[in-house]
Amino acid sequence: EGVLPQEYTIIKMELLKPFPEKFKVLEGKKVFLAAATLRPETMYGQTNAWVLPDGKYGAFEINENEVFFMAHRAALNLAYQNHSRVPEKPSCLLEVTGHDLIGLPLKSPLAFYEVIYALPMLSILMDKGTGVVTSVPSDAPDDYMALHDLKSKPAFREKFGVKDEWILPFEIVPIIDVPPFGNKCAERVCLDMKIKSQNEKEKLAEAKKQTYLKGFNEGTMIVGEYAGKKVQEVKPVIRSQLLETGQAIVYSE
Ligand code: A2H
Repeated sequence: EGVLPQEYTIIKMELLKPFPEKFKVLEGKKVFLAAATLRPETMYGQTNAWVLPDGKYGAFEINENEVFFMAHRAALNLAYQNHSRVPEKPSCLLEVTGHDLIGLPLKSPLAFYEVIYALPMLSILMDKGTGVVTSVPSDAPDDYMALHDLKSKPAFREKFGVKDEWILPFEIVPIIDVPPFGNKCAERVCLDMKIKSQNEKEKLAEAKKQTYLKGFNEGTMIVGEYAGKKVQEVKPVIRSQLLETGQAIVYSE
């Protein structure tokens, strides 16, 4: 944890009906996987959500009719930030693990793909953000490598019960041009650095540093309402739109 508070955008990835049998208690509610991101302008390129298979998650009442799946710690923080049905107290309707979330179909703000799925990622920290991450493999090296692992290793898919159709149809969506890396900067940097899997933590940290800085300082949007504009300029605008339309909320920790 840093010294300064980190301000995230929580993206509301809506769980599509019908809900699984064990989510019966959530019937009639609007249910979301709550994904914490620092890059709201990349939401066009979402291909899936990430959860930690053995992570503990809860379904928390945010208000009268909305429920977020997230880590308990995040729910407590959110309760103190005015996002709990019960003031300053998390209200958990159901406890699950990441395994119960894998394969859930989602509709996520701005995403080109109409429906995307929740998939396993092994490097998720349960004490950062919400424990749910939205995956943008064009621009996030962690996301690129985790998706690559699932796509290229059938045994890995099988281990977590991941169906081919949750993953194979999802091509990387180019959304931002980042010189000198091009429009799939995460893939470019992972290939150049010869990163083999999502477990290469140190190399991935370096890849993240490079793409994050360049993406923000020199990136240009190539899709969406703000195509042709600089990331720096449109990031706050896209964020405000997501917040104003109720598709996202602010979260700090
Ligand atoms: B970012 P920081 Cl396109 N465990 O969102 C692991 N990673 C997590 C997490 C958790 N519990 N919660 C959030 N994150 C990821 C988009 C993105 C992100 C892009 C490019 C870079 C990037 C799409 N994934 O982050 O340690 C989330 O991924 C690189 C810094 O608080 C979140 O933003 O700085 C970022 O890490 C927050 O990391």
